[in-house]
Amino acid sequence: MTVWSPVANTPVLLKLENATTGVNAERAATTTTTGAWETVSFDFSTEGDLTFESVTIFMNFNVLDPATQTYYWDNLEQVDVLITGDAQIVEIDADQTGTDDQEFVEIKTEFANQSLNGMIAVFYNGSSDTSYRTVDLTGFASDDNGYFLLGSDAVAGADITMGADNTIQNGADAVALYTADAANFPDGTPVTTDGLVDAVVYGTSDDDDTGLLTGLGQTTQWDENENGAKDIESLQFDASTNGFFFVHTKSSKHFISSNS
Ligand SMILES: [Ca+2]
Ligand SMILES: [Ca+2]
Ligand SMILES: [Ca+2]
Repeated sequence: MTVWSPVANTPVLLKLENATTGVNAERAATTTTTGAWETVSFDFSTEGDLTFESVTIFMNFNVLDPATQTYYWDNLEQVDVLITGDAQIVEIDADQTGTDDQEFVEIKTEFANQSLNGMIAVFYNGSSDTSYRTVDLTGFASDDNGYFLLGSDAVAGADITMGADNTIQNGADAVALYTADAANFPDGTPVTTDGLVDAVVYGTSDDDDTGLLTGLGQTTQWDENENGAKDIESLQFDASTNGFFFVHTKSSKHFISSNS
């Protein structure tokens, strides 16, 4: 926003208000020039996903001046702020009945509508402990519930589609999230913990792959076939057991539903 004040060091307050929710937020700025236009900014990025109904601007906020003063403001502009935070893998379905054409990996972010800029998903083949696919997540964001879905072309609601079928190997294999440049993870990249955000080593009744586990800093290889039902079950994250995965009948929308 640009402001014009006849005196320097004039406090300017911008308040966002929502009479419906009662949630308000305000930020202060201070002018530095005398009798000239200048730009002041108000950073609301820590407010998260704020919805507001009105904007109020207070010039010379909370100051009593003896003389009449005239202020101007113009060019109030809202700039998109990227929401950033943590992310983790919360569900994997690598194996289905017959041709695997409903494969998916679901990511949950710390905040709703969180930017995935600078993040990549890397798929590792346990037979070589090197990557067979890297998906660049830059330009994408999680949804209103903080979920993001990579899946086969036929997976409903997939934010990124990965191909018709057999795009996610059945184990012992791994999928990992990194804060990294996709260009640094060409296919065939060995497992690494550099920039690692989260990793899941999984299989379908496969022996533990120590190369994947060690290389990704993991201790458990999760078994999609633990209940002997790999074709109809998926691996889901269970927050109630300190982040352990378990086998669960997958939800139709692939959104983690409960731990029971
Ligand atoms: Ca598969
Ligand atoms: Ca499955
Ligand atoms: Ca494999």
